[in-house]
Amino acid sequence: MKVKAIIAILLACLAVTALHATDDIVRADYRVVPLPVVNGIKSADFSLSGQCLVNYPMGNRNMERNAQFLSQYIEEITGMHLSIRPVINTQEGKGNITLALDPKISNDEGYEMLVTPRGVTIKGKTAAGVFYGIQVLRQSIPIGNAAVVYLPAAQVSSDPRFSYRGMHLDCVRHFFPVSTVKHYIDMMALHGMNRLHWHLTDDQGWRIEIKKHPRLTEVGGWRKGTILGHNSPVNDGIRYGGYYTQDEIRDIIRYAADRYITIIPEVDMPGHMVAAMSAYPELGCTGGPYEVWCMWGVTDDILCVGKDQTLRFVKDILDEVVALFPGEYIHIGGDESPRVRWQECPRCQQRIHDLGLKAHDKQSAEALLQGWFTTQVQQYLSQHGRRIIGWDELLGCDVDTTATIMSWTGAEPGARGAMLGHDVIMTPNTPLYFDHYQTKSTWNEPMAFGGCATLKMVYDFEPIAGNLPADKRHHILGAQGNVWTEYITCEPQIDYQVLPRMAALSEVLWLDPANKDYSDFKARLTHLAEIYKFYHWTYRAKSLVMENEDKAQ
Ligand code: TNX
Repeated sequence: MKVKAIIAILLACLAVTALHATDDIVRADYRVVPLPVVNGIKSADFSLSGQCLVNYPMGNRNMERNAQFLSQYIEEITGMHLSIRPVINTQEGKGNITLALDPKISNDEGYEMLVTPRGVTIKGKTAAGVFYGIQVLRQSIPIGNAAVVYLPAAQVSSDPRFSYRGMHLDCVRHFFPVSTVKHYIDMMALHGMNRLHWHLTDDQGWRIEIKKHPRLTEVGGWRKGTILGHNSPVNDGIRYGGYYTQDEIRDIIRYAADRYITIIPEVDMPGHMVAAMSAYPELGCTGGPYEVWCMWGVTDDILCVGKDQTLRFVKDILDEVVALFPGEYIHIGGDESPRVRWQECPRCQQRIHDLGLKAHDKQSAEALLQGWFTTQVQQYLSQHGRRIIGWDELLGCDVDTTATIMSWTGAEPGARGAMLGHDVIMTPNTPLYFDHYQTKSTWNEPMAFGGCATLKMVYDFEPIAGNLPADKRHHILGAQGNVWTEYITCEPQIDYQVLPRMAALSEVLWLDPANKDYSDFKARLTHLAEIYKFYHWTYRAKSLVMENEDKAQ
């Protein structure tokens, strides 16, 4: 009798606990970042539980991977394990989540998610679109173990406003391991970004293995030390460097492609080349010797383009870059190239003479020489089916309009480039340099490059200048946040500079300006920050609560 009573009490306790668990209703909220269009449907919720399956079209490798991602995300967030299942007919999604392709969706990267009491369907014109729909579901589910998550019946959809949604990472000034680059890609994926501009070469290091010229990394990959503070005369004297092997690069490219991110490598030329010249001094006008630079900034030593061997060398490098990176674009830099060496170099002057380059009121002969050099590179890459991107200095060099311009010194060169017929990517240093401070009150911030780009400034950025004529607007492909790493030494510091500013940029790139609302964005950011925390990503929490950070406090 006693035993029976104890069992009864225990059972009652269990029942109460179970009841309590179901009482605690966990409900998804689709108002995520970037904000989709959410149309509620008057109907019961869909109950998402471990019994549900994730269906995907049989035989489609990308959609299978999408299904794996979704299952993994749900497991990370809720602890529920959903199996994935290939199906022949993606119409039959009853009781499950079904991923499907739908040619009727107009935008290549657009998605539609339909939630009814009977099931969830996430559709895209492409697998990339489906991936973005998956990110919405991922962000919408509350964090914490759950046996059931209720998904309100709704139609949720979005088309990105811009096709180029970029983030840049400088792996030269400081070198980051493969795992950090992959982590950066993970952060981009969560925010619906699709282009990684990977800065791989500069004065302070050469970070990409080139088999034909191994000294580039053996010698050029290492500097004697790193400056302490802002270009102070003090150097830590610690040998610093590293590089990515071609196998590692292939691995990273694949990792990014699985997340629908294309990597655009940058090999900066003819300036920012001292690391290469330290390994092969014959590439410079004076013949060196050169040392991998330990300062930040701009140096007068740039490639000698009077020598044919320089061009041959650059083409050798590009051969290997093109073989590695499958994307359409190769970034060839072109920024900050002082021409003082060229003015004094007999070979460069001879080239100017042979080409008949004549200075005029707007351009020096040396500027035209940079234009000639860039055009040689452009034509070479075009034979390989590639296009170049260059920094906005190229606008002063007579480069033809097949070159895409990255507008960094401000927004004005971008508008000017579009007027001339160039495609343009907007990355004006204010507010899209995420190596800049996030507040005017910098005393309590990790050291940054300088400047100020608050979360609100990023959110308010408009890539298309108001006065750009309608027939030129299509030239603005999108925008990009840049992370230069002179003062950024490790992964948490990258994250701090990027989060949550990347969230603001993602709304700039996805939303129609009419649908942007900063205070609404900030409210939604609270949940996004929970996700950052959940993944142990460092972020600037202050940006969630502070206002008017563009004024010194
Ligand atoms: C300018 S952006 C540079 C970089 C620096 C950056 C620091 C550009 C084309 N050149 O070399 O790292 O400023 O914010």
